Amino acid sequence: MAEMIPLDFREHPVDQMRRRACAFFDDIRRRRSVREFSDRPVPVDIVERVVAAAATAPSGANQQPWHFVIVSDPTVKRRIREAAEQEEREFYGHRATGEWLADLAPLGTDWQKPFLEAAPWLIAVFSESYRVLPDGQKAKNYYVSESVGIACGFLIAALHHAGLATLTHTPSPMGFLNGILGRPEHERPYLLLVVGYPADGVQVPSISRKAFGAIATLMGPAPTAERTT
Ligand code: IYR
Repeated sequence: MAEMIPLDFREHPVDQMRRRACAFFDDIRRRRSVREFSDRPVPVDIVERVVAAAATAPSGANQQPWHFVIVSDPTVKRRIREAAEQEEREFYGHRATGEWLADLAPLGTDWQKPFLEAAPWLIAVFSESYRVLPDGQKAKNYYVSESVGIACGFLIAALHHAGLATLTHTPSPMGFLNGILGRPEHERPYLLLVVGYPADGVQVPSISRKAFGAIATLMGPAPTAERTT
């Protein structure tokens, strides 16, 4: 067992806890995927700090099976755009089923991905399906997609919290990211996050989130505290 140390836990009185829960909900509910970005620069230290926050996510056996490549180099962004658009042309032209295209229709997406060059930052998240030990042996990672998914959730929430817009982009397949970004074969591209300010006057589709009762079931004694929603 590792050495044990005291937990750095901050307790908040219940009324404050409620206020914090409401404030977080009120902020995070405003997060929307953005597909038109401004080219306004965003300082690198902010993006680095946000990635550091993402990497505090829990992971299987604390293996932290992720790697983040933080890109602002215009040449690299252009190469990513070209490769992604090539895949997306195939996707929209041949690969996607009619059902899939119909499900995407409300979002108004197509094969063109200018935001991959316009946005100041791209964060490519890789998952490490196994570890390579110093002696070259492979060692197992656990719950890799769950762990990396949680880290990406932290990342998107942290970026929104900092005041940045994101697009969760998953060109499929995205193996080209290994080549362009020089990542080893045991790292698999998990998602490509586009980060920056939204373009001026950008509009987003008028879509809604499911009602609370449709996404959650409360089991247990009837709640005693008054409900806020
Ligand atoms: N990767 C494509 C298609 C796409 C698929 C899903 I599922 C989305 O929620 C959005 C887009 C693209 O980026 O256009």
